[in-house]
Amino acid sequence: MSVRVAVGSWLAMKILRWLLKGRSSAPTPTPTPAPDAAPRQLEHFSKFSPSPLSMKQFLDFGTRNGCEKTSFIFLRQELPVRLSNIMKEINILPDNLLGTPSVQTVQSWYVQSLTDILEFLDKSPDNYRVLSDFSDALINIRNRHNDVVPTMAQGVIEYKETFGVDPIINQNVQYFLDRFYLSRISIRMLINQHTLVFDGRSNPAHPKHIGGIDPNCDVIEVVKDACESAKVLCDQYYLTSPEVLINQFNGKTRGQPIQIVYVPSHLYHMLFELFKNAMRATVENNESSTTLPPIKVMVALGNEDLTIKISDRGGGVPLRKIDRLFSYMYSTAPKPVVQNLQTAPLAGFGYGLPISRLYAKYFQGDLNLYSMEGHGTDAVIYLKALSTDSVERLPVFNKSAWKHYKSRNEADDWCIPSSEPKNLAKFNNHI
Ligand code: P4A
Repeated sequence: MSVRVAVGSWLAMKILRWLLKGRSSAPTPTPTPAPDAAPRQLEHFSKFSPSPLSMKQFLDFGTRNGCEKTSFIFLRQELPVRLSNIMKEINILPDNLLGTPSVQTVQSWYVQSLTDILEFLDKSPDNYRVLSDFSDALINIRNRHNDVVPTMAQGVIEYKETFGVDPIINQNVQYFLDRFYLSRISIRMLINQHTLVFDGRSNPAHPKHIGGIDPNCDVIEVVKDACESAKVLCDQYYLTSPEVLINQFNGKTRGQPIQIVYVPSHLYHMLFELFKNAMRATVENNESSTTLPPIKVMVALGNEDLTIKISDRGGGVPLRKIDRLFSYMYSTAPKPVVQNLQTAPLAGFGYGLPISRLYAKYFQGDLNLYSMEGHGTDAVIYLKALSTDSVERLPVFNKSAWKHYKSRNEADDWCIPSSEPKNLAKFNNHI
């Protein structure tokens, strides 16, 4: 069953469905979930497609139309849907990966969190205790899942130690982890919005923010913040850092500051990662010279896109190796090989680039590297300029997703290049 509805009417749909069903005829949410309730409910909720929200809908929740009861009713349906959809994908991972202790642990967190939310299916939103218990449950779930990224990384390491890496498994792990982490980003976004907007106990970080969203996010300000933090790290470990020159062009309203509706923490995360990489490459590629070539930033606003380009002269990366910078499998090293004190702190956790790209993709943007080996790298972040275009991009478990996991033994549809291209030289010996 697919319940993909027009984005504007999802809430009406949800409430309508809830009202029409009536709680007595609703599909059997038992008051105290039986031990097997989670598997049964998993089947039920995974049949729904997640409902992507737009920035505008996130803002409406937190302002004039905002109502904690509505949010509660939405989330106790939507969170199980998002959890169940990704749990179905965890369940069909190759046994060698699913069987690792780390992945087992993560899987158990998902089962527990699904069970926690199911407790609220038969609770009345009119009871304020229910609402505050729900908020507590969400915070508890968020904390339970804090270490999902390093734990999954550990699972990948455990797999690599036993089975090694091949291009097919790399491709499968990439497909799964991109969807899994994107799902996680979206679930944490929902939890953060609900708890920040409605939980009176948590102080808003910023009075003008709606939960984690800044309706007037000043892009240049976030660029400067991320740049300063990266500079501190760079100075600390290399005792020097390149100059950063920031340029902007507002192609929509000339001369005005560039602002978008966005989650500043997401933007900061991406920029911090890219600045660290650019600074590291710049310093390490120019160790002999006295002056470092500056890093140049360009921020441009158009009708559709807000684009940020970070250009460095750090020597670049050959095209063949660019995919590896985004690969979960290739960038998780089993215990740091040589803990080079000078480079380690700027190297990040290895997952910096792939996860930064997911943050960009989450609201329909992207993050790409354009490198010129021998010269330097341009890292480009694309974001949607309009809040109406910034809609969550969410994975859905369906037949098409299922096929991705099941077709993994099929042969590639491209020729395998000769493993020793140098042998070709013998054909040229007469020249
Ligand atoms: N050249 N260019 C980059 C790197 C090198 C680069 C690099 C050696 C590689 C790995 C790394 C950090 C930097 C760059 C900007 C980028 C990405 C890579 O955004 O100059 O750590 C994983």
